[in-house]
Amino acid sequence: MRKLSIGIIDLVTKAPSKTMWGRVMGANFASIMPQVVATWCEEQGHEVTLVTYTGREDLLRELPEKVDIVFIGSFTEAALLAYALSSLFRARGAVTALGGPHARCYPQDAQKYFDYVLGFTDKALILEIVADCAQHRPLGLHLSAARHPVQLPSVSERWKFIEQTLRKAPFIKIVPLLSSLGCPYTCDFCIDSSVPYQPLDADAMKEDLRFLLGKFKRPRVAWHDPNFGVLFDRSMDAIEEAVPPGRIDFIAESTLSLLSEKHVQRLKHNGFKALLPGIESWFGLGNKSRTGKTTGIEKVGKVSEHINMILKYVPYIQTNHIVGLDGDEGPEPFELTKRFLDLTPGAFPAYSLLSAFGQAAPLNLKFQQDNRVLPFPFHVLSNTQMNVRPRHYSWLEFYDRLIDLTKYSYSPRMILRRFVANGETIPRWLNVVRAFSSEGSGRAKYYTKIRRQLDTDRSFRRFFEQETTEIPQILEQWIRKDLGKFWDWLPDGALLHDPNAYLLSQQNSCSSCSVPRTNVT
Ligand code: B12
Ligand code: SF4
Repeated sequence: MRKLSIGIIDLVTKAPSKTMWGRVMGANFASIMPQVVATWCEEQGHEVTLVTYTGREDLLRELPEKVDIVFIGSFTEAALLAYALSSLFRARGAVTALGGPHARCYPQDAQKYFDYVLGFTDKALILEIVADCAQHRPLGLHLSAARHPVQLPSVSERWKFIEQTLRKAPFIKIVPLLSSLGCPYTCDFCIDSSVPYQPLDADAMKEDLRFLLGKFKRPRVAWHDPNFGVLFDRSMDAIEEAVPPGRIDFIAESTLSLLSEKHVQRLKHNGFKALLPGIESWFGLGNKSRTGKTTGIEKVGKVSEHINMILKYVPYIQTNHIVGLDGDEGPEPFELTKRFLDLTPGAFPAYSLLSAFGQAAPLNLKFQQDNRVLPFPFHVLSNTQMNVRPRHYSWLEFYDRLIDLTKYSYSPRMILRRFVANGETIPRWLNVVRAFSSEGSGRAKYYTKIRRQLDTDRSFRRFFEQETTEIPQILEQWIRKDLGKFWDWLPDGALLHDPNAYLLSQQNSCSSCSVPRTNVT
């Protein structure tokens, strides 16, 4: 077997950046899979260089001059940077592969710029690609394992890569772990709604936790499970067997339906310091929030009571809300969220605008059938940019209400109320910093900029109203400025994508054909 020089890039951010938040926290948002892929490749005797890109690194310097294959892990918001990097490394003679959320959501588009585009990725698939390591152009291969890997390399096996990433986090160091993949719930807007729930081996989890206890005085672990604690007792038993009470601080995303008082007490006992429950909507998804058919103000009351109960035990709570769902109409959803904040001052609210990421979720097909998806350049497409035309709002009304809600949420009054309501020092100050950062008042500024542009720029407005698919010049200017030197490497046409590619792929696929294990298209 030929020994290859393999580069792996984890794009934590979408452009060069020197912000303080990025400096302090960037490396803590690294993904697990690039480290996993690095470990699998190194096991085979290849020379591997992993770079976690937080916006400060010089990627050309950090990767060897001559790499045979470069794997890039990217969210959609970093896709244009990934495309630019692919063309840059291809020009230097490398083969390129894309994995991660963007590859799962927009494979048809990514195939134009990469030799391989990966969906579910297991070890066999990586070894297959490394063995092939060939150019596939003009259209790359779209490959996928049948499902997520059943097993991942242990923390000790990927420690070299974890350690080098954490070296970039100067104060707070957070290790990402997974105890499960997929989810048993079926929220139709979610990428995991059709991915079967799959717990990972409990003994492996215990081994990972014990290993970390030997590395840090007080480790901090973030569970990247889409929904932590589905098999609650199993997860807690494993933690209790491996970790003396309170020796590790944990952070997890979990649905409210799993967070009964008994469960929360056990989470407190086991050192859970931050929870991120999804509330999503006041007019739907009652199963997730244990509110059944209750909606509107009644749901606000119930959920607020629930969150206040959790706050008695767990010092940091971020509540996740989705804005712009089809069930929302008029001022009520926004006013109800404000009411929720008044009743629950200890929680930090995080808002995701309804974004239909390509083929991520079943609901996206419906949006595409109804011709409601806008072709925003990927660079601006994250949870802060809604790419679905709202069902019951004009864009102007939507942004007015959104700006009002955002300003209310991160106003000096709410910041003070949150500060007083939080008992512990770190959560208190974290909430203050976040409220002033790009996640808080920064968002209000961004939405205000969009709203102003809608008023003053005809081509911008026409794009939002779906009267044209031409990318407004101002958006192009923003992206060019942000990408800096990488703009020059952006392939022609990369600012454009087909917003209905998922629908088209469904229409073109024949249900009676059998799909080979790896080649999806
Ligand atoms: C944990 C999580 C986070 C964590 C950790 C992020 C991280 N760096 O991994 C935090 C809270 C930091 C986070 C932040 C954000 N997130 Co997030 N997050 C998730 C979540 C809940 C789980 C992802 C996960 O780790 N799954 C476990 C892994 C093993 O599975 P997987 O991701 O499906 O990966 C498989 C393949 O894609 C492949 N693969 C994955 N990575 C790579 C890399 C390489 C090199 C290769 C070869 C293969 C490969 O292998 C895996 C095994 O099959 C998902 C929702 C979900 N339910 O999946 C959203 C999700 C990934 N996030 C999303 C978004 C939008 C964001 C933010 C942009 C939000 C924002 N600010 O607007 C930020 C971006 C942060 C960043 N750049 O790092 C979207 C992504 C959509 C998209 N197409 O971009 C998702 C899908 C949720 C959604 N809205 O639908 N997130
Ligand atoms: S939104 Fe949460 S609970 Fe619903 S399917 Fe996705 S991960 Fe599961």
